Amino acid sequence: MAAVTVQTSPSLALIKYWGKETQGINIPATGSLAVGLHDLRTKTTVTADPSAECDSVSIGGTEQPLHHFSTVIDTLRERAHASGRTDADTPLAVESGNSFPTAAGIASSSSGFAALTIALDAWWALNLPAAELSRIARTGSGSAARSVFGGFTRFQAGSESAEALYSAEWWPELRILVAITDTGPKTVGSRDGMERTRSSSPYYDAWVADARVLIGKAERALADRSVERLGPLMRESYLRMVGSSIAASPPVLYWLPASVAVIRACDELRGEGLVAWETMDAGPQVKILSTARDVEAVRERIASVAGVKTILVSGVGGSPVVTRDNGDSGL
Ligand code: 2P0
Repeated sequence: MAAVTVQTSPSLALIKYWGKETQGINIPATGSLAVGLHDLRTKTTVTADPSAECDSVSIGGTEQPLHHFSTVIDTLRERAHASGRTDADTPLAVESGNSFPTAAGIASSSSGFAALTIALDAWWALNLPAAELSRIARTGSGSAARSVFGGFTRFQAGSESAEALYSAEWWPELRILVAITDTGPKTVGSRDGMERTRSSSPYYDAWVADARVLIGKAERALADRSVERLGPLMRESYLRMVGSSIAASPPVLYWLPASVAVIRACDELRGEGLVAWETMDAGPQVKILSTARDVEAVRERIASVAGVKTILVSGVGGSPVVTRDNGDSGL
């Protein structure tokens, strides 16, 4: 094969993963419920690089430290050896790019590690089951366990892999707006932010205990496609995550003044009867759950908030797409 290209989407948590039961291998302490952002894409291409001394990984044209990816690459390479691939040791060039800001709290690690895992599985023709791909992607980044699927996913506390709950067709009228307030990389990575929260926030244990209750209620709201019930649960999840993390020492605080202004604007929009339930992750961007009916009115209002630089709008879905180029020009 000449190249494998995989497209994936970031996984937006409606109910949040924040904290690890097991450090190093990303076993989550809190269960998460998420949806794939169909219109935001990560595109990753794998080719052979036989003259290179080792693998290389670039994102947006910038060479990355290989050790960030070695857990996933080494695991899949071992599988390639075990399945008798004679090309398992040939160095690979991995080129990845995002249609949205990288490492800025828009879950680029979820779509990135999912794309890498699926691309290497395809490259070495391993055909691993989805749960196994999810397990391997998780070792790169916890949220990547969910991006392997797309649609609506669940990643239970203490679990090694995520699972698909519903396809995008389950609730196709949902829309997600991403209000970008800062395009720079985040000040504290999720990994460090979670660990700091776990080790120093007096509210961490309460967050973990409460998250168990929240996810059960949210699963039922999703099963009933009730945005009236899911919205408030989403809000409780992100604000309780933030509550525990800003109480860490030193605090883990991602919000900017514009983030707060968007949160207030969402409250006003809801007061006017529009669907606009916000959530936030490890960054200053605000993501807003809305519907096809209301998305344009919500977009217009949020665009007028001072400090909002761009708004991305996405449908739900984001299932991975694999393209194999066998080097045949087709002529
Ligand atoms: C989530 N986040 O559920 C939560 C909510 C951010 C806030 O998963 O350490 O990059 O690689 O497992 O997956 C972002 O953290 O963390 C994240 P690691 P990850 O989407």
